[in-house]
Amino acid sequence: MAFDIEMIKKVYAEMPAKVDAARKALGRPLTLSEKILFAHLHKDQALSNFERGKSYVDFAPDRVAMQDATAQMALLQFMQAGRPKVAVPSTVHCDHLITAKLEAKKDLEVANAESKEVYDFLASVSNKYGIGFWKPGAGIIHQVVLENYAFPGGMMIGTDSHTVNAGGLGMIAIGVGGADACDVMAGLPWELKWPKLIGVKLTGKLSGWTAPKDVILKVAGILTVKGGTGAIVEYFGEGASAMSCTGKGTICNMGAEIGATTSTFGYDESMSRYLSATGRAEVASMADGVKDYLNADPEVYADPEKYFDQIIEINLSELEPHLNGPFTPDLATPISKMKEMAAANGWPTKVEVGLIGSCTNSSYEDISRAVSLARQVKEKGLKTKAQYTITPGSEQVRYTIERDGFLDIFGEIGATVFANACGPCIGMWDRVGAEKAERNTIVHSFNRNFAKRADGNPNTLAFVASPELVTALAIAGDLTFNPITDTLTNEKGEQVKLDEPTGQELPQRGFAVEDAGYQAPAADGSGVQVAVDPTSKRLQLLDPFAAWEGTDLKGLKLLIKAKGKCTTDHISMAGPWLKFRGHLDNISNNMLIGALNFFNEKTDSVKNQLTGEYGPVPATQRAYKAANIGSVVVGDENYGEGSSREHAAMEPRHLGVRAILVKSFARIHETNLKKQGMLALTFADKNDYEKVQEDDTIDIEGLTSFAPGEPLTVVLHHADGSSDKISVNHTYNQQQIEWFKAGGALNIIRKQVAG
Ligand code: MIC
Ligand code: SF4
Repeated sequence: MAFDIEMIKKVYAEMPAKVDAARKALGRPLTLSEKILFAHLHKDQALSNFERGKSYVDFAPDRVAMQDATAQMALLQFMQAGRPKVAVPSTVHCDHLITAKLEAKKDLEVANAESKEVYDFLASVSNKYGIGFWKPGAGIIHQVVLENYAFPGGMMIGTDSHTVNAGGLGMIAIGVGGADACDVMAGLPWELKWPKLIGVKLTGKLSGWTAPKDVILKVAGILTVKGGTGAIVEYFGEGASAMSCTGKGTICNMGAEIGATTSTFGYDESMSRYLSATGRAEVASMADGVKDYLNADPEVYADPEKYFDQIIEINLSELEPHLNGPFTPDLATPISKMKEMAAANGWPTKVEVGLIGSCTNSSYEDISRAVSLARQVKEKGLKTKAQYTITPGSEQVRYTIERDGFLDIFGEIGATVFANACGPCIGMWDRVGAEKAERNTIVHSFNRNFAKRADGNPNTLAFVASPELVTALAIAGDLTFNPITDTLTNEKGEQVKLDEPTGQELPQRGFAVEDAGYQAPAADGSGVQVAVDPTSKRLQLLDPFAAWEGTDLKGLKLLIKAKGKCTTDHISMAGPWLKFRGHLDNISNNMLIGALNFFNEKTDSVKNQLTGEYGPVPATQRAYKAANIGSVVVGDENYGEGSSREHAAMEPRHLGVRAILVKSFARIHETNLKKQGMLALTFADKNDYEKVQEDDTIDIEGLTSFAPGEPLTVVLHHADGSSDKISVNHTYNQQQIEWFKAGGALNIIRKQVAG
């Protein structure tokens, strides 16, 4: 049975008139992305020919999803909004806090004990406010959403950057910070800059060793980690319709890695099959009724250059399997070039561990294709050289693959099955020996491979590949093994070749599950009490941030000038720190500890300008805070790349940083900063980054006339008495300026409720 069927019915009932009106207003055919966006304009938002990359537009998303590591902050904020119930269907998924150590059952028991306080909090808040709750072990948010909630033509937001996964079912699904989720759950409009559009035309057909993952690995190589910023990527073409729905999900999922706002595909047979297989034939037949609205107009596909800002064409028949990494998901190497690349870069070629699964790649199809290789180990007399682990995306997938005998076959190659959770993808992998920090290579089918991301070891080189390639490389134990051309020596000393992977798109006998792990909220939650222990180390109620003092900011200290890649993992590390996601003061002790200090090339070592001593970033900032001195963080390109975690914005806010000044921002992080009342500024001239010196005292001028489109001025007072006056840009609109003035968006909602 499908959830929230009435809501879906309403979306489909209203879609044709809304899209027709938009087509008429624009006087031209529409892309799929535009149709879904126009069908979700907020009721108070006037229809207009919005300017891509410029116009701020108010939307009314159909639903909200949150995972446990971000839901805590989202819900702590929602509790302050003073509403009795969520305004749109919303869910919480417990997936990020489970450490992968031994195997699923035992690891889950440990997590349930360790994080009981947090799970109880999330369960009771969900119960109170009408939010669906998915217990630990139920699965990873994006897989559970795809299986239960995503629907073609819908629009959702989620407090996780990989919310975009639901594009595989033809949604516009966007990752946001908790404050954005809080707005939508409180019934307020959700604002987004009207996106640019990138069209990806897929010709030919996938076959043999190439998988949907290779499409996005290739796209990441072309567009790089910032090439999709501010854009929706729309896939189309014969290659798109020939691909499974879950394969489309994989492609959309990793669209987060190119910074794209989201990615999506037109409604087709594969989606209809997937909806039916997951108990939602009713949704499929409703979607059939509005099929034309769930695809771009034919003129768009016939002449895409006219309608998209950029077009990429990929011939799937010629696409090679890829391996992306290490340390960045856009360093794309086709498997045939890996021997050269590894030698040229000195990457260790021995593969220590192959890990499959995660929210990105744990469909029935993925697992069945991986198992077709695992099966050959015995058949061909081979021995698996590397360790091998599986993290299923949901209990439904896990139960079904167990029933179909796949887990037994993986067992024969010595595989460990971890809990249906993020585990090794988010630093929650208690890997034996990781503390020795040895340089080593792993391959996985996840999406991110930033330093320390999997096992906390900065010297682990992680390469991202399809589950089938990960499996082949784990069997071979060699990063440079090309299964298309190379042979392996079996236990008898014979040369054998792996057969191409084969699999099934969907289980022949259907999906099955005993306990999916869902808990429905109380019909009337008004009597439910939510208790937060004031002495808790893991949860802390939020105090409102102070409003802007009404003057320019003078005498700020430079906290750190970060050099190079500074992702949200560098700003607010996950792994061991995830346990403090509900406690702002405690988690602030990880602020920027992964960022590289430009001046000494060290992490977590910055100069305290009050004492002249070097110390950890959080402690230095706390010293400024104690002395009532604000500070500035300076950064490089695509600052805040990666996740949606708003902690990366709230921590500096809490500790008294006033502005983040960078060459460029990643979208979600920039919004998160604005929402929390911070100044998110960019160098008008990127070369001015060079002017910032270690002992700078900084003024920010122009705030009393802070206005959209008007640059501000930053004065850098250097230690030698000289100074530089530089112009800095911002993208604040009037509403966002109000957030800054109020000290954060939530202060405005709170006032509205009180008033
Ligand atoms: C991630 O993949 O980095 C995460 C962990 O899922 C994050 C969310 C978080 O930090 O809690 C994301 O992608 O948004
Ligand atoms: Fe979890 Fe990894 Fe997916 Fe993020 S990318 S939701 S950590 S599995």
